Amino acid sequence: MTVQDNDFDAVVVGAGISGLYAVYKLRQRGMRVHGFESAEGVGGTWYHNRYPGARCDVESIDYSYSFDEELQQEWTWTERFATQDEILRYLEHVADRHDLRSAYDFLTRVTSATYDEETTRWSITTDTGQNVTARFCVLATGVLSATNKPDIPGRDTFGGATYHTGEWPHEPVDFAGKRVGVIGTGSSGIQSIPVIAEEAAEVFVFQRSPNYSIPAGNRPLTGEYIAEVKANYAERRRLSRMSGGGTPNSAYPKGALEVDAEERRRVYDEWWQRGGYLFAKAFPDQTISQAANDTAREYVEAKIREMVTDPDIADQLVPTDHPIGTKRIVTDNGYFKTFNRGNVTLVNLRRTPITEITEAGVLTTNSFYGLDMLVFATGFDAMTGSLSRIDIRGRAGRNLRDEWSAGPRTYLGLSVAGFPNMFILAGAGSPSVLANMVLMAEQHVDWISNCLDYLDEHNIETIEATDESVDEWVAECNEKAAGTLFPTADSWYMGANIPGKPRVFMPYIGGFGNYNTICAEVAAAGYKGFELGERRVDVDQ
Ligand code: N01
Repeated sequence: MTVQDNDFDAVVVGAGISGLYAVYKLRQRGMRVHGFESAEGVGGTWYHNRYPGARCDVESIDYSYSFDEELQQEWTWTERFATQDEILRYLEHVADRHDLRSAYDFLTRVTSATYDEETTRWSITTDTGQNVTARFCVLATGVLSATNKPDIPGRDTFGGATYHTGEWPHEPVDFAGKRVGVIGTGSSGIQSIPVIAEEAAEVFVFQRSPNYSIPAGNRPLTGEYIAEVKANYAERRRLSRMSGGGTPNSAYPKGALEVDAEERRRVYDEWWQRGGYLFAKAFPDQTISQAANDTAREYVEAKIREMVTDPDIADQLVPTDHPIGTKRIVTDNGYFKTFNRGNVTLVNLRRTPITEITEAGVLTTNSFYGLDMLVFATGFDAMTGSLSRIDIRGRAGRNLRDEWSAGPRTYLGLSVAGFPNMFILAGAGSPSVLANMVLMAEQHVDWISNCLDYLDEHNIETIEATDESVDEWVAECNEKAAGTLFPTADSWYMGANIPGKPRVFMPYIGGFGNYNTICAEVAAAGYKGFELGERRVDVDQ
């Protein structure tokens, strides 16, 4: 058979952190790889989320690839928590260094992926009219990529400039002298509000649910510190791969209820100083035991009240609807103190819901807020949204949307029964967002690469999860989540932010290190839980 120009060994959908590494690794195996990316450039999440104040909440020295030792030694992060701009420059640098852009068609959105049982190949079509085939389909479509713009009456009638934090324009947005409304107080809202408030004439924060947020404790990184990290990078990465969350951080060795009040206070003080979302893991029992969680909640509540001068505003900013840490704790720079500014108004949507967006602003049950600009910081159809926007069909026309109508069903997050030679990267059923996404992506891609070596060595054409292994893995994921407080929160982890979405805790919460061990064991046992289809022998006519 002659190799046709539009037939590849693998198609990779997405040019974010996981897609870029997939292209690199599969090419290293000598495969013909083609990539599609809907944006104009590489970067995924970091390409789109360029709203003011956007930063990562994982430390830059950990939130970076480990596969290229020279890169790891050469690249120097400037701050403890990198800005979106610095991360995007890093990913562009990686793409250039390994010539990864040449694999991609940019500004090209994949619309369908269909498996052909006769040819055992995937057929992939795009919104630009392309149609390619490939033996493997690798979906690196992102976890927080499909934006959620709530269906508020009159939403599209607003006459001023409208933005979504997850689709931020490339040109700078000038807030000077403007009345700006921000809907949403998740990570994106909480990061952007203090920056917008410094520039705008007035900011109206439309808050439905208050959120826990911990000051980042961001700082420039010194040469001495960086040299120390670089000298010990291999060990740092080894510890990260064994850890619960993909970074070398660990919890205090005792539970919150095993220590006295003084020791507990000392630990919380220390973790507060460390900054950011890791506060959720100060004590190992914090997101397991409600009583332990209450001690963390009380500590943070007191901190919020210290930072906000008006006690009534402070009352409204203190979360009461979920245990701390069961929604991702936000890592902020000056959020709560922003409410002490004269130009910032908190609009409590629990007391006075939005009834309508009009041409001139936002109407609640109590007041009208005239606005020049409206920012939707309303999050994403997380984990499954970017996949459900593609028409994906496996064996016998099995449709992924239907298969997942009651929630995502995977084996190890990587594979779906009925969808041979299709791999999903860092999505539902894997530790995903609960781990450092860069090491998570590397783990998935390395596992797939080893798997493909195995298939070649054993003359195997196809690999897919069995229905039984999917059932067991889904049960395992549910059981792990049920042992925690996470399912009690109306979070995007649970799909609760999207009307009508099934309420299922989507990531695997058993820990990154444990997950790595499970994946290694599955491989060592000859890909236990997968059905392996032997290569057909072509008979010459
Ligand atoms: O989205 P969110 P996000 N009317 O879903 C509100 C990662 N991330 O983009 O809670 C009024 O968390 C909604 O209210 P409620 C990080 O993992 C990381 O902020 O549903 N309000 C909520 O306040 C994060 O968790 C970084 O009541 C409405 C907000 O919109 C994830 O991305 C930075 C509404 C959405 O919050 C998502 O964060 C940014 C409505 N109809 C993001 N609908 C860092 O690394 C929704 N809301 C630091």
